[in-house]
Amino acid sequence: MNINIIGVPLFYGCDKQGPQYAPDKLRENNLIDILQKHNHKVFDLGNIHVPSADSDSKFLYHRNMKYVNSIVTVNTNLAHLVNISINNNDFPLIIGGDHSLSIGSIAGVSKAFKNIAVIWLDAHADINTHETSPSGNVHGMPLGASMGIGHEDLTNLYYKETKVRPENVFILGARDIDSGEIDLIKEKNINVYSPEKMRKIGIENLVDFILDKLKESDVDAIHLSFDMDFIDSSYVPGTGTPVNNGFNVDETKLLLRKLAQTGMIKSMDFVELNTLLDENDKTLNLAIEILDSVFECIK
Ligand code: B3U
Ligand code: MN
Ligand code: MN
Repeated sequence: MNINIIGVPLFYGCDKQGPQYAPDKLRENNLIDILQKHNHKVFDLGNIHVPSADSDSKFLYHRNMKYVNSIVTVNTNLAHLVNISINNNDFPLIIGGDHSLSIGSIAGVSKAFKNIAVIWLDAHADINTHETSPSGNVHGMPLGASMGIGHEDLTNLYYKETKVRPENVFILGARDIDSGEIDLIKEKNINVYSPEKMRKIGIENLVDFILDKLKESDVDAIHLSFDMDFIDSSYVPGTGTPVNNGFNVDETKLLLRKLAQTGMIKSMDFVELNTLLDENDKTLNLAIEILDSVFECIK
């Protein structure tokens, strides 16, 4: 597989310093060699430029979407780069940065396929809107925006259509969901699986079940979005909003590898690694270990 690495050094979506250093930290820790080891050809497309914005401008464009203007600019450029990558039959690996970058990556992927699915691995549901968000942080809104829910600055990014149908979205590992998000999940009938529910079903059975569903819906590609806080907080000090009661490392790898083995994953986000909060590179090393394991199974 030809892999295109796209770094997105963005922290405006979480309003906390740290995730902007992750793309270069992963490169310095041999990410490219590790991917090449699995017989991939790796093209490092560098980092998307993130215009600097001072904290005074946080609420300049909207009172409950911090830095929305900068986030839209970065994501529009990202969407186009991802779209070009897929149209070239390459695999874009988008390295964050915070999770707001998924608005752009999903927009770019969805424009290149007819009917995509999104599998979202996260402690959070990330379907808030400017009306429901308790924080105003846009990294809590990208999946909602991609389903056409929320402010038009986000839902109309790159092109004016819904990027992914709600029935093709699977949120796995969610265990910290806001009340507005719970209402939306009910209203739109969104597929959300807590770690508890996933363990009951069994990780491998769940992947088989999701794959059957997606085949029935004629999905032509799956975009995988991996938030570091999917993993239990005890393993990931280097992420902005760690949450307990998550999966351990082996369970996480099993799930990711099983998803990769379906052959349906055509693009991936890897987000919310915060090296400023990390302890002795524990989370950074784990990030490398996980990417190593997943890309062994991407063919
Ligand atoms: N749901 C909360 C918290 C949050 C979302 N994503 C992360 N944290 N990483 C919010 O602010 O929307
Ligand atoms: Mn997230
Ligand atoms: Mn999260």
